[in-house]
Amino acid sequence: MGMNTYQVPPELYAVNRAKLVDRLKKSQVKSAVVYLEGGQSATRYDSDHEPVFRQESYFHYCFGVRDPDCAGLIHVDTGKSVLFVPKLPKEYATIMGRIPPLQEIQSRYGVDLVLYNCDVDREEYFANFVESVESLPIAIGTEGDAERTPIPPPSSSPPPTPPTTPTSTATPTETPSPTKTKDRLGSPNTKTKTRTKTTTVGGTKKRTQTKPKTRAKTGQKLKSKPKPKPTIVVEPNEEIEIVSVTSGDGYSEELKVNGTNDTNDNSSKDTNESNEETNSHDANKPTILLMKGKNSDSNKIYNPPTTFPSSLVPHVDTTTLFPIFAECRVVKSHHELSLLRHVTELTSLAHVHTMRQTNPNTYEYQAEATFRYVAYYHFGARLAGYTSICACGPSAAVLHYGHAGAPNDGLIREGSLCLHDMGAEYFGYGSDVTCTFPAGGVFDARQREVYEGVLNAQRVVIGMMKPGVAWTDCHKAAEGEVLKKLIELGLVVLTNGKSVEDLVEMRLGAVFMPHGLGHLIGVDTHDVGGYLEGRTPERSELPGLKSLRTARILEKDMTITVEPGCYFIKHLMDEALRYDSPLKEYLNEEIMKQYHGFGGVRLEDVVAVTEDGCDNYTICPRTIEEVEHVKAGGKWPPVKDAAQELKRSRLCEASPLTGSEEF
Ligand SMILES: [Mn+2]
Repeated sequence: MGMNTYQVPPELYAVNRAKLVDRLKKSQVKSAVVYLEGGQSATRYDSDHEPVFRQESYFHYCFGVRDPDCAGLIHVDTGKSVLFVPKLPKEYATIMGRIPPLQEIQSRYGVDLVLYNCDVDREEYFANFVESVESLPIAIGTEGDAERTPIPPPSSSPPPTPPTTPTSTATPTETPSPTKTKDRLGSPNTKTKTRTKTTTVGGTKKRTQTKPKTRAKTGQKLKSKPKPKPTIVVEPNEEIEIVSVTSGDGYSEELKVNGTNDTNDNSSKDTNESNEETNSHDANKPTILLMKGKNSDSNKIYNPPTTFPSSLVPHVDTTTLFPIFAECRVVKSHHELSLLRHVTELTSLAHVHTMRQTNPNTYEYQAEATFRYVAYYHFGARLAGYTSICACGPSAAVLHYGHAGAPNDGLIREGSLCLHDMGAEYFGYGSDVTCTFPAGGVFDARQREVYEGVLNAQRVVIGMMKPGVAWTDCHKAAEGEVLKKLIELGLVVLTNGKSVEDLVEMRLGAVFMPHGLGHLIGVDTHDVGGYLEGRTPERSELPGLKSLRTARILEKDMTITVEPGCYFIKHLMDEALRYDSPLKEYLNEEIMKQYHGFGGVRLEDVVAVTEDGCDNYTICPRTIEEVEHVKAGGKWPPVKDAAQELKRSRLCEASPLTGSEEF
């Protein structure tokens, strides 16, 4: 992009695709294609305001495509990839700028072929895949004229049979398609006109599409133009429902077309009958792998395309891809590590600048604005990985402060602590860093103690992280350090012969640190793969531990945040002090009361697991001396690392990020 920005090589995505293909092959997946749809363009409610588009994360991981309404395909056997993009009419150049030719898109993203969505009849395209992998129309894409259809039907494959019935009273009438419809790849496409015919079949209307003039794509020209072939288009009021069925390999699923107008809808019945006739499952034919699965952070389901042609049901598999793909994203490639380091370093420097600018009698949102400004103005990071948390005083005990209802609008007061949890996103990869510091620049005695307890947790965890270590054990170690400090301060009492470890097992630490120690990070801030059924340790049901976004065993090249905290959250403290609470006798109610309104402390670093330890990508001031030094206007990054146990390996290195600018 511009100054201080980082060139992301297209190989990053090629390597990601190759890794996915490799993992699929290792899972004995053969003769299959991965089909993914990218994020769709959206507007603000019913208006025409288009928020800045951010690509869907799995699609981004494979293709790195900036624009919405694309789809992609990866052939498992060959590793070749195809990108399907919307075809924008020439007039769009006026509002969207120059429309790049296919060749340019192909070279930008390093895929093997680029095709226009609207030129590809997906049903036919995939049917051809299924018929003959060898004759797949995968080749280097070239720019063509508007009339060109890039996919010639292989001469060996028979044209699909139009699903007509003897009662058909086919009376084709040409009508332009609705302006806003789904194109033939199932992506919303408001920018391409297609011609459709409406045919009355068995009393209900069916739309069939007529293929435009066809020319050979892969080198040789077709000798004669193929006849137009009608294919099924799912009506907008039809729903395709995916119903799990157990088949021989336990993976196949079934797509059903359900007419929503009428339970006796003939069109859907016809479609299903047609499928039975023409598409019985054949284990020797390639499989189309679609994503379907639950995100363990949001509990939301990633659903496969709802408009997928029902005739291809026997070849669709929606159970294999998701867990393998999610697993793929857990351990990072060297390209990804490099990018994550970059975005974390720029995030750190934006934090440092913000920390300096955040003083008593300013507003919390000014800190958010400063961070966003530095990350974007100096480093080209247009988006943030998540909503900024810029809390001051008691608000720091609200874990996700900064949301629309509490929009960082508090006045920063002298003597209070500020908790800044903010992360930039760069080329789809995010960072997530938290700093806590005194607004006035100097910690008071109580703040110093609590801060030191959290920093000790940070030190201990970073000291123990290496491949083979359980993340749950890291979480417990962090709790132990925080509890030790709370014992020193008198809030927690060791009695009945209990040890700190005993209190940890009783889950006392969750009263003061109710969130998990940290989470995987990558394309998503809470990156996928934390819990994968049957593949990773299960989520605990115990307080604190149940909030862990993963309970995995650390592996080399995982990137994970380390974010211990200590908060004084009134309702959690009150609950622990209830007469029937087993934790009550280990707490000093009088001293706890003195911490009402204190807020909290959180320190969060982005850390990569290495072969024999870890590498902390975050280069923020962490020790009390460092924080006070920065607040007093001292130089940062420092010349000498005063806290090597934090493993900030590049803290003192001259970096292009810090070389020319003073933050
Ligand atoms: Mn985090």
